[in-house]
Amino acid sequence: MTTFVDRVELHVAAGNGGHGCASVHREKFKPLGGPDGGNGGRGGDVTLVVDQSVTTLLEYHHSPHRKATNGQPGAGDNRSGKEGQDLVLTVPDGTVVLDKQGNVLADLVGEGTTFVAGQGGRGGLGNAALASARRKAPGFALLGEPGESRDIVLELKTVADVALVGYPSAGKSSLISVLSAAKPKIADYPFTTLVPNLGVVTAGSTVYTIADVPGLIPGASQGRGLGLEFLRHVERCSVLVHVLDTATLESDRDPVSDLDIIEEELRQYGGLEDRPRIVVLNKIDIPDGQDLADMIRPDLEARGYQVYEASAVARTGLKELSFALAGIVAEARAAKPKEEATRIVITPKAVDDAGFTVTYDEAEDVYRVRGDKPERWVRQTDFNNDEAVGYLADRLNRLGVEDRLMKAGARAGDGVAIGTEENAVVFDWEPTMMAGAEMLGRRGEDHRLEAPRPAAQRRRDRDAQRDEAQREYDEFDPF
Ligand SMILES: Nc1nc2c(ncn2[C@@H]2O[C@H](COP(=O)(O)OP(=O)(O)OP(=O)(O)O)[C@@H](O)[C@H]2O)c(=O)[nH]1
Ligand SMILES: [Mg+2]
Repeated sequence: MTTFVDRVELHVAAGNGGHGCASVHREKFKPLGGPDGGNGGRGGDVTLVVDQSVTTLLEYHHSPHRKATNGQPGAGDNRSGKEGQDLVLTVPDGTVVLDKQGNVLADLVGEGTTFVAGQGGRGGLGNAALASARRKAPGFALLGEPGESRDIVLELKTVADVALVGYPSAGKSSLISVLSAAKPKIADYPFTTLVPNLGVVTAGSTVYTIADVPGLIPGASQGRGLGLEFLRHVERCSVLVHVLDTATLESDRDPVSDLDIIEEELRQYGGLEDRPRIVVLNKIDIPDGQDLADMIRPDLEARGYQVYEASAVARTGLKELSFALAGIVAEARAAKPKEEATRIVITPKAVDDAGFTVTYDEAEDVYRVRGDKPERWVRQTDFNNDEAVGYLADRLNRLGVEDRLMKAGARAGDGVAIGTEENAVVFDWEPTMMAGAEMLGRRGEDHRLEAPRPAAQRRRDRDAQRDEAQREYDEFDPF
């Protein structure tokens, strides 16, 4: 079997962030020191990087589950947890990254082009980092966040300047073997080539790559032969070369109708219409081949093709052909926008750190809060620790979540969900409680037991509370 794989499903999991540590400094005879819990380490990323020495996705076919290492938890004595190690996966030039639905996430072309397929989770802050003038000895720390995990599909679209297409046994691989140093398999039976071959050609000062694809036959678009699947490898080329066999022994074939059939299959595949084409009449070392070539040349030229004659076996016509291709390639390169030559680093999404939305979710009868920060903060919260929960409430309030809930029409006792349907933390909203038992320092007082206040008074009180909270928070922001 062949060891070429050009499409794989890959499951990547970035490392989880380590948890922050809640610890109190202890010294002999000085039992009550300050908080000294260190931060958790960041989880490692999973990144894809183009390495031109890699030619297949085979490695991922064998082991499709890849995970970066987790960050270590923080420890007492202000020791931070170790960061997780990034996992770097090398992929061939021209690898396209898709999601399971087939949407293109990235197109990795050019040595070193990088794509972060999974982002490591942030480490949680330890209680030392959470301490502030007001919260001198936090009895809690933040949890590390889970690393991003997802399923992606990698699809290789060979990066070659020139693509050879034609019937099986037309001599495509033979031409690559004499134009370049590549040594593809050559044999006198059809479908010798099962995977694209790639060669590097030097013609004068131009260096370009040339690839063939498995032979095409009539009906390839309906799946006959090896089908059209491999044509994806010619999508990036700047010139298509029709390799026509002038010496075929099959009675119902001749180079011109071969050309028509291949063109029809290319049309079925689609997307290659704008690529310039040239014709190579191969195998002219055979006497009948040369005669046939002479006969059909005018017809092909009349159709507008540049026609070259060659023999891969006798090695004739190769120089003209390689220089002609170099010319077209050079022209195509000059016409291409410059940026394509530079290396791009792509990350999956712009992190929307600022905003959040509040909407009423009728199906679940909750006010749903969505946003990077609120959702992250929920993930960082240890819900078994009241102080940590109070801290979450403070953060949310400070971001303006309470305000927006109010504007959206939420009333005390309404359900509030933070996060997606599948992954939400839901609680009953109690505005003054939300503002934080901890923050307002009014533990033991339950506002719900107070005599009802007029609305204007309530609003004034709330504003005063918010201003107070704001003042306190201005002195502290861990991020
Ligand atoms: N006489 C002669 N034979 C050739 C020439 N080029 C290729 N051949 C022969 O034709 C046969 C097919 O050559 P390949 O290079 O394998 O053809 P291909 O187009 O790559 O075929 P597939 O991979 O099956 O699509 C081999 O037996 C070659 O030796 C040529 O210029 N002259
Ligand atoms: Mg071949």
